[in-house]
Amino acid sequence: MSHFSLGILAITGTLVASLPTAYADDLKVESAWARASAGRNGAAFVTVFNGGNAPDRLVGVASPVAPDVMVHRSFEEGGTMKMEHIAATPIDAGQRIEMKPGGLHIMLVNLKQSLKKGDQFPLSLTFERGGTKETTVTVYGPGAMEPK
Ligand SMILES: [Cu+2]
Repeated sequence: MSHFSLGILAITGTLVASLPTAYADDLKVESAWARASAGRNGAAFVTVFNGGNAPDRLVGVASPVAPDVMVHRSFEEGGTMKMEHIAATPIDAGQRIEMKPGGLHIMLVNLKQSLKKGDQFPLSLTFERGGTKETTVTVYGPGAMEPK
């Protein structure tokens, strides 16, 4: 019942804006890291946990380190790795989404400066229901497969 009524609320922006702030706290960004950049573009990875009882969607990403920031998904097709832009990433209630190399990632396009190991930079994630979350990304080595 509660899931049903929340679904209706999501349809109209004014009602979403009046939802209690508790919803925003249900979303946790548990890890945010990036690879040191080799060229003009970089990749960052976050783990997001939806601890609430309603689904949400990641609909925007932004960072001062690059003018164009977007969610991408890597996939293999005909033996080549390709990437596609994902406009909205659904996160079910209770679901944890872990971005990682070879899968979902945040593409930092046309970096203003290269990302070096040990650097940190801000990243904001905007969720349809939960609003905008700010996090700090830590840069690891250029071939890092996980945050270390
Ligand atoms: Cu990409």
